[in-house]
Amino acid sequence: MRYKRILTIQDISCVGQCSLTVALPIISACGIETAVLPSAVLSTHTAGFSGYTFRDLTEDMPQIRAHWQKESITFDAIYTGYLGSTRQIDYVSDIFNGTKNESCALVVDPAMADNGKLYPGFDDAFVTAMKGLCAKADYVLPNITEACLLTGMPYKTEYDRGYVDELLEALRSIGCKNIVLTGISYAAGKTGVVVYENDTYAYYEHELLPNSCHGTGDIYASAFVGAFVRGKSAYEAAKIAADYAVLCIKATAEAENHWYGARFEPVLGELIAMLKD
Ligand code: PXL
Repeated sequence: MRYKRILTIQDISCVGQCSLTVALPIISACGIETAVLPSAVLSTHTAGFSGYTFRDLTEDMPQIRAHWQKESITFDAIYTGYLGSTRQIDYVSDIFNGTKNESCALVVDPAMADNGKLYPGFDDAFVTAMKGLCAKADYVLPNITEACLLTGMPYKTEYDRGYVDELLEALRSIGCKNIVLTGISYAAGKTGVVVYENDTYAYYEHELLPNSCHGTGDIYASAFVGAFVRGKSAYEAAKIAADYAVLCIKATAEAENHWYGARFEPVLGELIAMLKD
């Protein structure tokens, strides 16, 4: 297989096992070169810590992009996660337009909300800008909260297949092409992921663990992109990422005082094993 390179654009939370500190090792474990464009540097993530620092790197983006263009640097995929500002989303759109090669997959995880709420620091303008970015992507990976915010649909914790179909339709109507909808639960003790690709619905169900961990969305998206660029189909990649996220949550279950992230490191070997052809 040709050696492949992914660009991932998201923040560095120095402590907190999320965004780039998760994406780099996981995509590397998938055997793919990982280039990074940090969107911001925070001392920790924003979910549960208080008093964190936040340095917005929006201003650096156009110069970095210009240098890459001068060097004719291209990528096999661009994967965006947590972005630092509304204006930054415009720069990321420019990067989508300017640095993609013909076979470059654009994957957007609209990482901005969970459990019915926007993360601290985001507002309606950010959501509107994110909507535009999602319309440019080949694959979007929202959770239910993000899908509702993007489309204006009501957020529900109890729902059926009809509600999920409406969410998918609403995402399609704002321009999303292929959709990986995470955290979809149709039965007690189960959860799963919907893969809507080329107008076809598929669902992968797996066990719902009693503990949940911050950062599993980033683990999921990174493993999905890594497996997909490695050559797996979107459904296979979605399944591998879900199985890996479950292993990470299990690996964290018995840890005391590990509320801020998931221990994804001890089970990287299992992810590598799942990728074997
Ligand atoms: O896991 C998503 C994420 C990424 N980066 C930062 C965050 C969050 C979620 O809260 O705060 C800085």
